[in-house]
Amino acid sequence: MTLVLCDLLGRDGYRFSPYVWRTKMALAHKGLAADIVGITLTDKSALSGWTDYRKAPVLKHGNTIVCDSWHIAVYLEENWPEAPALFPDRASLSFARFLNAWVVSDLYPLLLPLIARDVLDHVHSGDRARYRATREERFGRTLEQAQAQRESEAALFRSRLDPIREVVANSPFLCGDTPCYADYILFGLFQWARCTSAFPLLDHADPLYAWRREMLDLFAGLGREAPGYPC
Ligand SMILES: N[C@@H](CCC(=O)N[C@@H](CS)C(=O)NCC(=O)O)C(=O)O
Repeated sequence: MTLVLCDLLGRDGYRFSPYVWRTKMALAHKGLAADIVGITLTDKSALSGWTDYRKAPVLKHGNTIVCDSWHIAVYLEENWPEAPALFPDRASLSFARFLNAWVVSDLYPLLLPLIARDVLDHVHSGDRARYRATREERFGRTLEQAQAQRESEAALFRSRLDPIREVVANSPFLCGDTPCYADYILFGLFQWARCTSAFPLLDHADPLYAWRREMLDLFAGLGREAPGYPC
């Protein structure tokens, strides 16, 4: 049965949704391929007839529609148990659940203003006005003002990574010697930045830099091959 993944389309070939990247990596981890359909911020018609949910990713598997990257990961694990595990044990499931919440509540809001103006240059042409209006309302300042502060504000983002830096300083991946879904959650965040911005987030000596390099190389360079910037 064919799998179809709904992605968020940027301009040209740019595909930067942090949540969709988690799912793309999870599909590759399971050895699964999916046809891609796309929505934009202003045109969600590709999801009509599937679901009333209006965000990407959404996965269609036969008549089953799975919304939200977390639910998709759990669905893949339950339906392809013989393929490499995304959650090798209960501890890795709990850890990924923690990371899922922590990235959204802490890391994403700190990273967004650092790259938001750069992201604008990569959204679908029809999305520019909406993207700017919604983000500027959230920030209470223009995208340009937000990004102008990034050299100083990046320090807070980098320091908030300390707990996870400690993990990858002692282990190749977040669950041990092989990647698991927790890695894909964190990778999605960095891939969003790499696909939209040349701003250097990590120093070369940072253990997270080496971890991200390994992540970019996985699955024949799935992440590295995507249009983006050297990092
Ligand atoms: N909790 C969701 C978040 C999905 C999400 O926010 N997707 C964004 C793309 S990065 C989206 O489709 N936004 C469309 C919109 O807000 O209109 C998940 O984990 O999948």
